[in-house]
Amino acid sequence: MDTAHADPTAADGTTEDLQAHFEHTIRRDQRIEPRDWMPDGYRKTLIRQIAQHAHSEIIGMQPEGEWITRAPSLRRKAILFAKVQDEAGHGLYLYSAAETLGADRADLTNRLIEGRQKYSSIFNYPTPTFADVGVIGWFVDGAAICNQVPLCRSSYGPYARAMVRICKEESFHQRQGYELLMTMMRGTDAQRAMVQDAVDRWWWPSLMMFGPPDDNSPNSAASMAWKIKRHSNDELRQRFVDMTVPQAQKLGVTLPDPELRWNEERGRHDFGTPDWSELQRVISGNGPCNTQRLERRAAAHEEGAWVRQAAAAHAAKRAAHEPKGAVA
Ligand code: FAQ
Repeated sequence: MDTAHADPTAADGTTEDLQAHFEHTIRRDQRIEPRDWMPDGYRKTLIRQIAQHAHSEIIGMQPEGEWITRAPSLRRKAILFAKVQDEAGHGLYLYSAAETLGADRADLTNRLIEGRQKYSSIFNYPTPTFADVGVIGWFVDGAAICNQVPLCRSSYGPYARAMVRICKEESFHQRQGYELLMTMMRGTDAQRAMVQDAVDRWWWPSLMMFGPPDDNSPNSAASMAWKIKRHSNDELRQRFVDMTVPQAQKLGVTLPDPELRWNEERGRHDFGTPDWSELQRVISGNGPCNTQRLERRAAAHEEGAWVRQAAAAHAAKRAAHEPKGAVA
């Protein structure tokens, strides 16, 4: 019998048996659920990635949110409102997923505000024109889809299930961005120039969203062995480029990379190297808008204190009036 592939579900509870059961579950592409035993490293990696992902959704409301009061029509305002609300919802599903691993939501928020936990580099760039709203939908949500569709098959159940709904909503976001840009491209020369300018500013930061190159990605090996991540950073970056080039042609904009061309032999596009020192600068807090984003997040948290207090008081009052043993 092949003991490496034996089913150790009859685990008697020793660490070796539990570890073997965990590995067996991963090997068979089944899900790890909150009450299952898991190695410490797996739990820590998940909390790190899910918290960063949640923080990204919440901070990610700011760059586009700045345009809600200035959207050029009621229709565009309603669409933008819905999108930014969706991002808040994604943040909440993800914080809930992190809680199933024993993380405390208030602690995660403090870590973000104090700069002890990261959020995606992409949200540290400014949005000076309305074309930025369209390009964020097209590029940033497009990149998020490439990165997150494989996460629907992530080995941790609550994370994978949250991703299914998030990805559906990201698809709507990507299309609204592209449709907005198509509309602008049918407009005046000034509008077309505005779209091209936004494309030029967001292209390289969007490629950086996928993380450092594979040979400099310290977390990838373990995350892929645990099937948290299903593809490497470079593989997903390549998919994004291949997906986006024909969309750019159809839209009538150029992507700002002189090395970008179709490689017949590889059946994929060749493209230039992002400025990795810029990614490191932005991740370490020195991007164009890092200070502004964290200050805004801290202020919103403070302004929302009364809501948290009211919710806690309401829950305590309800608990006091519930018959003993009642299930909520
Ligand atoms: N920005 O070893 P790796 C969205 C960090 S949501 C900041 O390769 P890993 C929706 C990394 O954390 C966008 N930090 O790490 C939306 C690690 O630091 P640590 C967010 C980055 O985890 C759309 C270190 O560098 N999406 O867009 C970045 O294996 C529009 C070494 O890197 C997710 O979070 C970066 N770009 O791979 C909302 C998806 N890249 O923790 C509003 C889930 C790397 O060791 C509007 N996350 N770092 O101190 C992932 O797939 C992965 O975590 C990666 C990084 C791919 C981001």
